[in-house]
Amino acid sequence: MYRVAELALFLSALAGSASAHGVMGTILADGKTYEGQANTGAGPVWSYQGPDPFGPVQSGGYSNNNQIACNYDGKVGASQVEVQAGSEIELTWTTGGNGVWAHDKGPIIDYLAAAPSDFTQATTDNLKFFKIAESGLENGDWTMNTILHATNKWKVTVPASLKAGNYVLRHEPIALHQVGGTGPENYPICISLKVSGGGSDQPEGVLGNQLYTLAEKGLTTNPYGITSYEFPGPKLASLNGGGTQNPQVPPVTPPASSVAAPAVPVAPSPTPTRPAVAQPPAAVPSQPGVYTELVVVTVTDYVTVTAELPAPSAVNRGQRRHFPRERRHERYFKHRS
Ligand SMILES: [Cu+2]
Repeated sequence: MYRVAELALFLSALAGSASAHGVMGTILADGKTYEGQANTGAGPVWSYQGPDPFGPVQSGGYSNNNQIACNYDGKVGASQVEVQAGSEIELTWTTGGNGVWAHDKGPIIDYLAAAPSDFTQATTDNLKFFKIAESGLENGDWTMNTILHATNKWKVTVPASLKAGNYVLRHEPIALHQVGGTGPENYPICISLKVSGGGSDQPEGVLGNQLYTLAEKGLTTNPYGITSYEFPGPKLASLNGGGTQNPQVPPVTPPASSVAAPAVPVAPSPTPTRPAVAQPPAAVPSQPGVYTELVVVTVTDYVTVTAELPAPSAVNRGQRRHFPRERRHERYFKHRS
């Protein structure tokens, strides 16, 4: 049993982890750095406000433009990133708490949508997104792990043949560690761009609410121990000089654990998984530690959950720290659905 004091302590610990996912910190384009302004909309990054301001959009939001297009209630920001067609844009996430992007398994996808000439008229109901880049498994590991999780950075190239004009870049890590539980977690961020130069390409694209369905393999595939991956969403747009299957490769070799045994799952899910999707039982080879978490269901109704997690190691330490955070997702999701 837990006393009220302990419950309060745990609640405050949860509150402290709210910034673990992070916000778009800075955007570097053509030598100029733009501030993300904490997603308030004061800069080029669109504002959004979810039930958890840093949490994911989950599959229940796929049919809702006001959620999946540019995150919850996404609204155009006050300024734009100025960039030449063909230039690379470097995105840096700012994360609280642990200091690193929380998740490490799943694709990262980048889209563009043509925007009205008057940016104040841009809304999630008139943006049609076409895919310009997607990255998943590279050399046996997820680039979400080897690049985003490792460096908090992501790079995407504006297609060289893109017609000059106003665009919205939709950058989206999709975490798959919970596909056997609460489902995929989409973290879309929209950023306004003024693109100069370029050519004549301007693909049509689709509204945000037509990007994904849960029927897609790429959103339900268990990310552990697989060697190939089918991306969700529309196909890469056909562009002359843009649209790359693999926009980047890891800057460092994958961790020894995944190099040594590529056929064996690298790490188990840090959270208890549902039986619906089989988690490889052999993923925890040695002395799993037993960790007990108090999970708050409502303020007057709380339970303990005991989960077997792997023994501490450099690889899974971050995941274990993140454990209470994942329970929060589940809690929100249950209450919303
Ligand atoms: Cu998370």
